[in-house]
Amino acid sequence: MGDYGNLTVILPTLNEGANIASLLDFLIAGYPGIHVLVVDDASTDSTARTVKSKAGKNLKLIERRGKRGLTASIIDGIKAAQTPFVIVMDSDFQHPPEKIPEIYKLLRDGSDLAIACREEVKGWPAHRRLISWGASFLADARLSICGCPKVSDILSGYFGAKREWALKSIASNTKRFEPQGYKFLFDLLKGVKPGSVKISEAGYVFGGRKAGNSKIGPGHMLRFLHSLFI
Ligand SMILES: Nc1nc2c(ncn2[C@@H]2O[C@H](COP(=O)(O)OP(=O)(O)OP(=O)(O)O)[C@@H](O)[C@H]2O)c(=O)[nH]1
Ligand SMILES: [Mg+2]
Repeated sequence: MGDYGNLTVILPTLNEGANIASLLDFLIAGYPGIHVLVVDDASTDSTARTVKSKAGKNLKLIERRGKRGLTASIIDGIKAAQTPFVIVMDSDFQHPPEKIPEIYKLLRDGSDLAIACREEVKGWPAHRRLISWGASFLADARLSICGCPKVSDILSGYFGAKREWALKSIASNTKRFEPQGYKFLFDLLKGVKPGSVKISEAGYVFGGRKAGNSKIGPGHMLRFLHSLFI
């Protein structure tokens, strides 16, 4: 698959100065024609500066001001993208960019939503595995109670979508989103009926972050618990 001109990779960032340059170089060199949209939440490190120094026709930066939020940043990115397909991924290399061709192919072959599902998680301590297992269990239960689609990794932050489908699904369910939360995919699927969407999956190994610090904290867990009820 030689040309990535119909694809925008959306990269939400919060102080990813230690990762963003190498990720952008990888994407631009590896995937000809690809569009990259960095959605930065007023990082206080070099993130925005680095993106600006590389910005051009295919690399854009959205600088958000005011209230931070990963889910809100993803929504802003999907709205601002101008290609038929989008892929959302973290900016710390936990989501291997080598998977992009496979996800993109699933979208081009007709999927509305193509989810990269964690088959193995490397480097997490026992308590983080336990929290993740519990959160997945609750999210799966919530989707099953409301008759929504079931997927293998509902807490994945690595997925692609047909942009028009994603925009429609967001617009018809704005109240189900927790803007400061971390689980966009879960919020999205809470408003989707199984027969109305074609979902496909691709497995991957979730590694440790390459550099920099994790941004997730207890507040995000509380927001996730709240999101189970909206
Ligand atoms: N725009 C924006 N990006 C965010 C925000 N919080 C986190 N991010 C980015 O979202 C991605 C996921 O955040 P991480 O801190 O890596 O969360 P995580 O992967 O669950 O945690 P670790 O496994 O510890 O890395 C990274 O690219 C962050 O820079 C936010 O509030 N706004
Ligand atoms: Mg991470």
